Amino acid sequence: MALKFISAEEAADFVRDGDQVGFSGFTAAGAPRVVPGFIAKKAEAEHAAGRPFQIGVFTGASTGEFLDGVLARAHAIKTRTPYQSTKDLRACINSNETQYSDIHLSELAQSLRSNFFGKINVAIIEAADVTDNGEVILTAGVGISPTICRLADKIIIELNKQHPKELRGIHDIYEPMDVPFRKEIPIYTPTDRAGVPYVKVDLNKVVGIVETDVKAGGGGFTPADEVTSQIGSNVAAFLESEMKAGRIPSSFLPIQSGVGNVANAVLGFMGENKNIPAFNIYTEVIQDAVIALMKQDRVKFASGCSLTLSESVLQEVYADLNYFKPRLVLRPQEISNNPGLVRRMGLITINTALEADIYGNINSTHVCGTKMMNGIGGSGDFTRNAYLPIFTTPSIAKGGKISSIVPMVSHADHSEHSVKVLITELGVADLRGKSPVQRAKLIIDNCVHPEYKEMMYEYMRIAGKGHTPHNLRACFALHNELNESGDMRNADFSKYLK
Ligand code: 0RQ
Repeated sequence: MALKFISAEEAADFVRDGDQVGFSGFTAAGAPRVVPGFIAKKAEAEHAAGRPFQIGVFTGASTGEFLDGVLARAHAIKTRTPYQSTKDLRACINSNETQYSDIHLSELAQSLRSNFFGKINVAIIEAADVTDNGEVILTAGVGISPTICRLADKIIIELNKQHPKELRGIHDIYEPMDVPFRKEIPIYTPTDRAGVPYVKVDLNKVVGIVETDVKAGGGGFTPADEVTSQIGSNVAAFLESEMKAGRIPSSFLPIQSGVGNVANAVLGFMGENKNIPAFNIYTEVIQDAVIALMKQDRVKFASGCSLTLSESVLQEVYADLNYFKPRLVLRPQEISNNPGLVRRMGLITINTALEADIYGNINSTHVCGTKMMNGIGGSGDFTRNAYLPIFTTPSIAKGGKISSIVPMVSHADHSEHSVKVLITELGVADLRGKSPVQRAKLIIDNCVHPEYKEMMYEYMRIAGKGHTPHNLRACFALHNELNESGDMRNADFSKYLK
């Protein structure tokens, strides 16, 4: 069947007010980079003419300025799921202009197939290649692409020249059967493959192909500083001691590592610790540190949902696909983040907390309990089902005005029941098998910043008795103080006890 090429502007015209649009990709990797800008222009023109224009945006995870950013600035996003990380969209969410549904990433494809979110009208997919029998080779991120291509009435393909056609073979596209016919997913180690290297689309639904030539990588990571380096070396030393104690097999276990600068630094340090054997990665975002470790044979294989790499590192991978392709696989997020597979393979998971409390509950998403930062992402998919779930966080934020460890989290994403180890730059709290009171002592002794330690011991003194002691009048004293004076160090529990 002949493929029809159209301009990005023509493609955007297929998107109507009220449509629910599924975009390819996972983080900025693999997301379409050009058509969203033209949808934003269309929204601005419609608004200027006094007409409404807003869409529902569904992607694998976050995207970037070229998608979430432009559409948010055009006030064109009515609903959004499942994850985001751009400043302007965050503002739309926190002002309630955009209705954001923050869900576990592994669930989205199934939720769409089950019609929990309503109809997907249009799918916009970035591709490295399309064959005339409808095999689409995706680019650096998979996300929910197989599902939205199947569910959408119309498909638009952005064919981005920056991604080599030779990417064919790096993807493993597998969609589980829906309930009640679901079977075991045949993946037992990170290197296993269960599906095919392409997304098969019905070409009758492809309304056009837009040729693009846009840089494909991201902005890169902040180099590790003293604090992130110390967190990284604490994680590595802890895992080394776990292996020596026989709680991690000597062949090691696959690692999942979260998103952001801290996660990137942690992996770098694990690679440097030569007492830890070369390991496999089973994760969602493959960041720069993984590629660096792969070149040194410290990472043997990485399975993920995206190559979330800086531009220069992505180009390095593309320039040497003969080396990297046999060492990488990119899967849909319902497989990369699949809770059953996480439990089966015995993953060691390392995610970053925004805030933790003295009992080990984790807030990954909400600043002071109300303002959305990014979203839960895949952290819940992995944490709840891991063999050894670890959370890391710098002990303070904003130069010490915020303690990342508080008496009670202001929003709970991961409960004390799921969190087994908490690590800051100051030390490790191994919470396994401990009661709440024992956990609080470990966390305060080992992880809380010196400027906040006495405050936390004082909280324990006023918390009284109970299995999980709390003073419900004073438990948010630090948050209240941050809202009032901008500095948690001024918190005074006695204010709440009168
Ligand atoms: O603010 O950007 O203004 O400097 O939060 O904090 O320390 O740079 O950490 O980049 O690793 O992000 C939890 C957000 C951490 C991320 C979170 C401020 C701090 C800074 C960022 P600035 P850092 P990171 C797989 C796993 C959820 C999803 C997930 C995240 C900014 O890891 O989104 O885990 N996780 N996915 O100053 C107020 C506090 C704060 C605070 C830090 N207690 N209160 N602000 N900050 N602590 C990936 C996917 O799902 C795709």
